Amino acid sequence: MAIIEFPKDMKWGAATASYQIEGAAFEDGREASIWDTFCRIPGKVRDGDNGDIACDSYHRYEEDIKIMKELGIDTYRFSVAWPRIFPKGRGQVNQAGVDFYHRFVDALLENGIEPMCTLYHWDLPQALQDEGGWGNRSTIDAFVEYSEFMFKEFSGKIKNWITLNEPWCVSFLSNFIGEHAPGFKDLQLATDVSHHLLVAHGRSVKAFRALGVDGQIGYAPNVTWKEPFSDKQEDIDACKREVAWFVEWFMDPVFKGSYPQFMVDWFADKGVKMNIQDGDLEDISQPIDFMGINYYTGNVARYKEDNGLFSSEDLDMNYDRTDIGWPIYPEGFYKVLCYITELYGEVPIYITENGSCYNDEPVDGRVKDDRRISYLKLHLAALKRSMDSGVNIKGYLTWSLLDNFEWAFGYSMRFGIVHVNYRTLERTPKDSYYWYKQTLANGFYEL
Ligand code: GCO
Repeated sequence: MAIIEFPKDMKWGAATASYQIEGAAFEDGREASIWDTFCRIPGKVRDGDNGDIACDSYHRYEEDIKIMKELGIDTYRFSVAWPRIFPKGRGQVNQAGVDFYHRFVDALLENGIEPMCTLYHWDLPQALQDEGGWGNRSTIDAFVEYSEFMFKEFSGKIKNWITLNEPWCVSFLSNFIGEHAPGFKDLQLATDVSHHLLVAHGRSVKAFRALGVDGQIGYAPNVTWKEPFSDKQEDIDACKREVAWFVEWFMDPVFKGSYPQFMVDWFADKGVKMNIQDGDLEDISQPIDFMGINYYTGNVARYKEDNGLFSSEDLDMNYDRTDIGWPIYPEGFYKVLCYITELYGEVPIYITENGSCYNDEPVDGRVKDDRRISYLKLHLAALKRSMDSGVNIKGYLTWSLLDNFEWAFGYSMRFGIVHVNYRTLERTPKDSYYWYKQTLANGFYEL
């Protein structure tokens, strides 16, 4: 048995995202986002689910905040639905949408919970997608307009800002693999989108500094880890490419002002051209105050010619898997955090998402999700190992406070520490909620 203990000043929280929990999709002036559109294309989202109602947090946020307060978290990460603020993506502000976030943020502050606000967690206004979305550079300007508005409007209230959530998903998963909105399968487009996102991030950080907003700003890339199956150079290289697709591709430009050349060459080999304009890399590499890291899973992989984009294959090493099928790989959490620190120095890091999918249902009012508790214990131990090895961790926010709309999986996959009955919208804290509460109160747990 080991006692895993965390520093007293560590921040603890939970995370959600607007489209996944809010519902009220067309209320108070909000117009369609690309997810509203995508959900309506047959076959894209399991069971034809959509975010029209979701957890109805738009109306039930007071109840949700009570649940947070009772949990004892000091930070709550949520995202703002861009189409509530600018229904057409730019131009005319929708005051009713702005008022909603004021009520919500005020309620968090009254309950002593620090808001951590993500500006973009995937609900791009459909009006912007109609002009090419993130593939069109004009969306960069629209994002800067939206973020400047938010900085001014919520200055003094929100002190923790995240520009983008998981730019890898927004670019490659959504425009090359095609699993997420808008659902394209075009590597050139996806690469352009990845670059435009980074420029949008950098320009938004610039605006934040120019306005002199009191607070800190960063972004939240998702990462994974691939452990080479053997010491063969080809296995090592294949894993390096897979990891770099998440890490170096989205972090070198921010921290070093350049793209990783070995990846640029690899993409060039696939016919991809880098569409970079003068000043872009300078904009992207604005100093940031912290980085958010989202980690769920990793794997063992090896070289396989002509297999996928990077000539690699994942191996089934018989690791336990969560209900969504992802291998449980806490070692990868430790390794990728150490790797990031080795590459970019002791950047302050918040774990902005980490959690697991288990579809346990209430029995007599209780949800016994022991497997989620075990997942959390293993990953928090890996996190502590990384801290002891010099990784500069400031906080940990679990994904997710509530079961919610899990994108292409609809409501079939549950990541919450609080169960949501999608028929009655009743919330039931799970055993993992009580375990997390106890751990936060103690500052340690027994592994
Ligand atoms: C993410 C997503 C979350 C998912 C979670 C589980 O940022 O990928 O932000 O929205 O629900 O990762 O897949």
